[in-house]
Amino acid sequence: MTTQSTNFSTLAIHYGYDAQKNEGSLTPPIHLSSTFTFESAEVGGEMFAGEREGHFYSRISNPTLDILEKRIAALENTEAGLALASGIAAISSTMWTLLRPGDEIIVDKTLYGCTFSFLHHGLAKFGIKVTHVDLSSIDALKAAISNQCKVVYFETPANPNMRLVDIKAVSAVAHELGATVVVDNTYATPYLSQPISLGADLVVHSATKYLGGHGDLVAGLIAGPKAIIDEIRLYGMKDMTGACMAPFNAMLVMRGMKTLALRMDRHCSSAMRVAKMLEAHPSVEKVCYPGLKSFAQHALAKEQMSDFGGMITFEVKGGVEAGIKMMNQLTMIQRAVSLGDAESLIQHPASMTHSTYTPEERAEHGISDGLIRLSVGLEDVSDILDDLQRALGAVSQNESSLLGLS
Ligand code: 7XF
Repeated sequence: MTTQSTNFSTLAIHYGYDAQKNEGSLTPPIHLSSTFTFESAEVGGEMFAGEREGHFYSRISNPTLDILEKRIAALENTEAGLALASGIAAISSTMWTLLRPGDEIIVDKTLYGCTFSFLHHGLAKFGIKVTHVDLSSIDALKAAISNQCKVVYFETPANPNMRLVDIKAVSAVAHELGATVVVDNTYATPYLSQPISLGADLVVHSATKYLGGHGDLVAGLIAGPKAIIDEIRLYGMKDMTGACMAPFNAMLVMRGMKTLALRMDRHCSSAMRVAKMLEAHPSVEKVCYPGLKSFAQHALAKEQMSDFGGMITFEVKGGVEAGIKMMNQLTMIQRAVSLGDAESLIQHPASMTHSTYTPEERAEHGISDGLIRLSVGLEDVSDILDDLQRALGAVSQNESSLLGLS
């Protein structure tokens, strides 16, 4: 029997799966089948015509993915889910479905590099107007939006600079003009924030990150009302991108999601300690973490997130050069892109994840060259703190000796 509970961890572990209907197998079987047989030719025809439910080809649906899709819908407090090959597959399949030439999409100022790239080098090429608005200002949105706008899209917290967007307020304004609100909930995960409960229409995820949680897969998810999800499945995913998820990856994402709540609690508590240490460190210029009182949108973070997440950005005194030197001094924290893994990961957005922006675009979109992004992992927090303190100490010593101070 599948669970009747509405509690997060219970849903993440049990929802949508009945062992007794699967030979008693505790974990869901991986249906490694590209195609599914029809009991008669007529049944096959009915399935293709949409007159009968059932799986017939794994680019459209698969029983293993089905469980994951039900589970993400339950965790995001909505009707339906869709599993795809990557976060960018989730975003692009959604946009190919919701937008037509001549439409406008309003997006926040700061977005993950390849999302920015998909919008400007992808959608814009096909006659869709891409307009950036600082969505942290509701007045700016009100001034910019018209009924040409069909989609309002943002990340909160945003990759990489941690800017937040007020989901409730933005959704209310967008809905007055009939636009669909899509939120990239990768950073917060449904454990910390449920955008649909706050008024958004759809949520997209890079499940490569916290949902998978172990750095061993690339995957994407979408959650929202069944009518829109059905359309994205049968158009954006089936026809436009073909970017379906492999059944084995669905099993890995479900395995990750079983411990999401536990892992997020640890990511959050460790990140808070790391952010406080960095803020007090003499070699650090600036720290952006929603849990810090100094964070400009701390009040909004408390309102729409149940905790503040595992991502921090900061700048080292001495700018980009000092930041890079500090990264190279680290011994335990790994220099790598991606985030949300057990391992702490550090990267330099301007030269890595956000190098799809030109330097001018980065300046305009609030991504400074000196910014360093840290994904606080699940290691013992004292080891994370030690590694950072030692690396920062080495950089400041280096600077002082260059200035003849030691
Ligand atoms: O297609 P992917 O699974 O890599 O997900 C794309 C994506 C979508 N939304 C957000 C907020 C993301 O951060 C990502 C992927 N970001 C990685 C990063 O920032 O490190 C990608 C490494 S280049």
